Amino acid sequence: MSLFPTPTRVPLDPGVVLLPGFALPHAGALLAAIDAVTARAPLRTVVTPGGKPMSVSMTNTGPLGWVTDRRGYRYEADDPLTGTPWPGMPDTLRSVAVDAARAAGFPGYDPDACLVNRYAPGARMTLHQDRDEDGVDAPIVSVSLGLPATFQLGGLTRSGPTVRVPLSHGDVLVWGGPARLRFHGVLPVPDGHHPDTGAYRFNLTFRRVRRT
Ligand code: MD3
Ligand code: FE
Repeated sequence: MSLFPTPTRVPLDPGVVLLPGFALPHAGALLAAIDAVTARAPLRTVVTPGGKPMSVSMTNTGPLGWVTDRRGYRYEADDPLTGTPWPGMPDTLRSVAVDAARAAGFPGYDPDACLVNRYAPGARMTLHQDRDEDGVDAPIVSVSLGLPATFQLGGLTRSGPTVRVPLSHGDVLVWGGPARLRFHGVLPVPDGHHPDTGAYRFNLTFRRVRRT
């Protein structure tokens, strides 16, 4: 048993790497950091450009935050709720994302946005692409905390087969290169209780929005 074990890397598909339990040692610190962020930029229900409320509550931390309203999807430096900049990205959050990217083969990751998604049981995210970023050369790092969920991974078009990937507390997924524009979603989160998060699943999605 090595004192500094190499994290388990599961290559799921070209550009998709699952790091099971990678964030587990940091889960408490990550949840405390989420509490600090949401105290300043509260989790809120947002509407799609079509006017439908999303079932996932969200907020952001970092220089840029993902925003959706009747005018569209975009990144903004200020929280529309408070009119002030999104809270700075806590070092604990940034470090886990940078370390996970490195472990997945993407050294030098420098995320400028972290979307905080909160799923209550029943909340879901329908199949979509992440294409509001200019920095599509950089990977996306996704950290799952709390209640388990099933992730759906599709291809480069909306139609066509999807594979299901179970995600649990502490799992990290890194998406880069050929996987960056794949369709993906989250199936409705089942009822449950998690000792650290109660009746919620949290997902942290780190992105590079502006070109480096
Ligand atoms: C695969 N969130 O906020 S993160 C999102 O669990 C989003 O909250 C999901 O999709 C969640 O946009 C999944 C994982 C993720 C993010 C971006 C991807 C997977 C991706 C881009 C391409 C392929
Ligand atoms: Fe997405």
